[in-house]
Amino acid sequence: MPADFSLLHRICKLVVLLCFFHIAVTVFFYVRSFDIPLAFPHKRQSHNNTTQSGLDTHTVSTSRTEWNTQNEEGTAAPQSEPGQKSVTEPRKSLEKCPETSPLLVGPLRVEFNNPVSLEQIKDENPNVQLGGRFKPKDCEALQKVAIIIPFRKRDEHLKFWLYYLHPILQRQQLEYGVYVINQDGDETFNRAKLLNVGYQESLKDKDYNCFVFSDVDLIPMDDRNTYKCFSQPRHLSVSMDKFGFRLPYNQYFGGVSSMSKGQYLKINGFPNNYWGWGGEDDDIYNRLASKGMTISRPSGDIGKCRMIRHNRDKQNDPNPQRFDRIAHTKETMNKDGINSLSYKLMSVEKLDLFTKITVDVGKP
Ligand code: UDH
Ligand code: NGS
Repeated sequence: MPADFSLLHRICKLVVLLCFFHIAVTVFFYVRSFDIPLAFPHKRQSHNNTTQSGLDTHTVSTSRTEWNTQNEEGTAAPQSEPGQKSVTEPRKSLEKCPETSPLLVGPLRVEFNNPVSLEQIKDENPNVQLGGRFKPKDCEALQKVAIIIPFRKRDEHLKFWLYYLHPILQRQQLEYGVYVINQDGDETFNRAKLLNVGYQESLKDKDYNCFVFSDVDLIPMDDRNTYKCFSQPRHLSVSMDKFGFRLPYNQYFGGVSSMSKGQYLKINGFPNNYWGWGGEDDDIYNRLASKGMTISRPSGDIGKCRMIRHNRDKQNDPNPQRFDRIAHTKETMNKDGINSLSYKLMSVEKLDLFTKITVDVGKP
């Protein structure tokens, strides 16, 4: 009797068909995983809107724009070619820094016995970028602060200032830039005009919203004295060693102060016509008072600071006109200030620890 192979034959055919089906399904999914554009146009379209992490490309391109902006501003940013992996990786969005920095340590030892070198300061502050710029890595600073220092021939003082202030400002979690406004030539010194120049020139660098005006020879003795702006103009050097750690008088606004852009513009900036020593800080106080502003200050304890002792500078003798000028602030302030500022920009040098801006401010 011939063997009946028909059942076996059918089973074999079924197995072969199943195998083909299995292979076809495998090939289908394998090919799909390559994301071939022409074969799967719908998939490509959806890839344009959605990254593999599920974030839409709007987010990705925004973060790229942010990096570009930072590049323009001179801070370090990764360079990536179009299509490189970093483009599709979303940038970690930073949370705002806390109102009070957790990095503060409180009272500090400040002394000027041993000179410091720029190399040493640079080594000790590796996160400070060219031009004396810094921004915290782990959080977004609450304020962007331009620190403006009126300057001429005080290099030793400047080194101490940079040595003490860079670490303090970083602990205060500020985004900041240091601008040293160097008066060119040997004409009579003009502190307030240099501060106006600093305001104007720093804004060419970045959209600062707070301005700290600091003499080069004043060092805070407590890092809780934050170099930022407040709802009223701030006087920061409230308790100086040379005044026995007290205010010399209630209206005193000299040394170190801060103002938001709005506060500064409300008083038309600072006077340009105080040549030589004295009075310009009193004029600034009068401007603030005449606009109904009050002075905000830290406590005497937190506001302690040391001044580097020095002799009177050449070409900065007491200005005999100062008493007359401060008696007329109200009448002069609207026409003398940031709206009438004129100077000749000689050079802008982006150095490792600060930006040095040399200007010819003219003469009396
Ligand atoms: N400044 C300079 N160079 C100068 C003059 C002033 O850099 O030639 C700057 C510097 O930032 C200084 C600030 O302007 O801290 C204010 O200068 P100032 O002379 O009005 O005030 P300071 O407190 O000296 O430095 C006051 C006179 C000190 C006389 C001391 C006598 N023992
Ligand atoms: C006042 C000056 C201010 C000066 C302050 C402290 O008398 O400009 O002393 O000076 N006002 C006038 O002269 C009208 S200090 O001891 O720091 O040199 O800031």
